[in-house]
Amino acid sequence: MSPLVAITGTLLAVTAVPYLAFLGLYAWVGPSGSPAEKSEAKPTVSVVLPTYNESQIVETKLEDLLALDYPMEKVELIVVDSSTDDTREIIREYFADLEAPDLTLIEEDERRGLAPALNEAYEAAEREMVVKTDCDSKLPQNVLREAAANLSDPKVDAVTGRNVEVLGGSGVESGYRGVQSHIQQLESHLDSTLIFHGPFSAFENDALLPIDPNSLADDTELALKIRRQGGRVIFDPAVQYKEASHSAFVKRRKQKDRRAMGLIRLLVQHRDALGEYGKYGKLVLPFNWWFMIVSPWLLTLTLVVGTVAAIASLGTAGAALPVAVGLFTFLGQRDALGPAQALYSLFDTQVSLLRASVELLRGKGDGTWEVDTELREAFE
Ligand SMILES: Nc1nc2c(ncn2[C@@H]2O[C@H](COP(=O)(O)OP(=O)(O)OP(=O)(O)O)[C@@H](O)[C@H]2O)c(=O)[nH]1
Ligand SMILES: [Mg+2]
Repeated sequence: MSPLVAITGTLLAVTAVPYLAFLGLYAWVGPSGSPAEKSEAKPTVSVVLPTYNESQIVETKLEDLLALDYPMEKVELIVVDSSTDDTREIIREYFADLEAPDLTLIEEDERRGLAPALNEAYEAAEREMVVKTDCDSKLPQNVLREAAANLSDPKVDAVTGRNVEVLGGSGVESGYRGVQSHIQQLESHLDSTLIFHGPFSAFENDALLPIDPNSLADDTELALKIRRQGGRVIFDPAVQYKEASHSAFVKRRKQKDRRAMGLIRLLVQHRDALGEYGKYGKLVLPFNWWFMIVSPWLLTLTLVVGTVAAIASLGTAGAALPVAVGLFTFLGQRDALGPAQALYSLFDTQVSLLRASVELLRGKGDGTWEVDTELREAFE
């Protein structure tokens, strides 16, 4: 065997080992559902809704919130709006004749970014359970009850949920979410999960703390900090939401690369948590470091060395490897890979993580971005 082929095989094996170990752990723990002792509870609720130029969909979002199966007199809605369009006028008009829920509308004169806006909203939130939800998400009627049932466990300080339907029908995104849901269940049963999702996350008000104004991973940062102060932060697949996504390779990059940047930066900022905080620092964080920071580079290296090895030993026929990767991408973004679609979803995520690392190394990644108006069409 040529040394290049041996190196390729070794690289691939090294990349795979932590994943295989995690799979083994999954089989051993057999996680299912929420790890919390859930019981029915009806705390008072502050729903935090950040908005930036959402006039296209904000009314639908308000209708969705009012349709939740929860006593609305226990709910306050805190909107923090940084729009230049008429989002806030639409909200004010919508609430003009409503008795409940109470509305607090924080009007920013200029856009400073999502994280500072959220810090302000969390500061204003006075109720027991604080829910953060993005404007571009749909919530099932039972979502507040399910979240409250998790938080009724005294050990649990925060809960996030599962994207049950990808609006717009992106197979790439739903493939990824399926895998992610299993990972997050295992993490939650071991200790706590890392990623918190913008469309729906709920926190004990007492546990809230400020986030970095430049954060691009605000929900996850809040959860991580809550775990660091001793709370448990979990994922429950019964807490559900719907969000829209693209499948097309280029369109996906905008949202996915930015989210990846936020997560990588957060992990690096909190590198001192590795090895600390029980299984969270000993298993959950190292696994996420591997998936988000190490393996995208290892996979790239494997592909490059593998291509050189193939061309060196097979001549032009060795170019079949990069051609196969190209074909895999071409079919994957068209949701046309059948049973291999979930594998493509992971590949797509690794692409974003690699691009995000490069952008971060180049000093990119400020806290504002253009909202994706095409994705919002799924909510109209
Ligand atoms: N107040 C405030 N809200 C913001 C700001 N930027 C985004 N938002 C809101 O934060 C939520 C999440 O923003 P999104 O643009 O949906 O972020 P995303 O889901 O990662 O990306 P896309 O859906 O692809 O645009 C939405 O409700 C936005 O309206 C901001 O600077 N200030
Ligand atoms: Mg969004």
